[in-house]
Amino acid sequence: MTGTSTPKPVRAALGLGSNIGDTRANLDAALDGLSQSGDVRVVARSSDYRTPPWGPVPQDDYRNACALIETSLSPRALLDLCLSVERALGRVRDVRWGPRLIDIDVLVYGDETVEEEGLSIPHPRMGERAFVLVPLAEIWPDAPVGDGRTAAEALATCPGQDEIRRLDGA
Ligand code: PH2
Ligand code: MG
Ligand code: MG
Repeated sequence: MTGTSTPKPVRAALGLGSNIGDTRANLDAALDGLSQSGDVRVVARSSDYRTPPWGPVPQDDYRNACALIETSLSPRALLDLCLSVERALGRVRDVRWGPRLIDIDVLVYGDETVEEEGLSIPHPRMGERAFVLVPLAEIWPDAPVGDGRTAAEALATCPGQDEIRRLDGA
């Protein structure tokens, strides 16, 4: 054991988002890149959703989706892989909460809680974001969102769901 992997695959959830360029291609390429690493098995992918931008920065709507994966990578190694796939797709980090070609967030990692420099799992405030909860509840309704609730429970009281549109393969 190197310290970067665990023997038994863990079920984890990733949040995907894009609002620059060919957003559908960006999400597809992100999942391809993760699979091609050989360290991630994509078990399920939600529908894609068109979501209004959340946060202080005026910007285009997002395409958001979630993926259910199995991995033997540690949480930190999984984050590093996500960041390297983002970079490989050409993401440049500038404005916090600003527009992005691709964003891959580690939302949930088994039932673990992680609080480390640059890595918080479950992802902070995911239980309040409809753009996360709608796709996540579609593929993993029992996912723990960090405050004792599941994704489906959090979604039941989450505001802003009416502004989210499921995209039919478009
Ligand atoms: N990501 C952000 C900021 N705002 N808004 C939506 N709708 N979807 C996102 O993925 C998103 C956002 C920073 O990660
Ligand atoms: Mg994000
Ligand atoms: Mg991110």
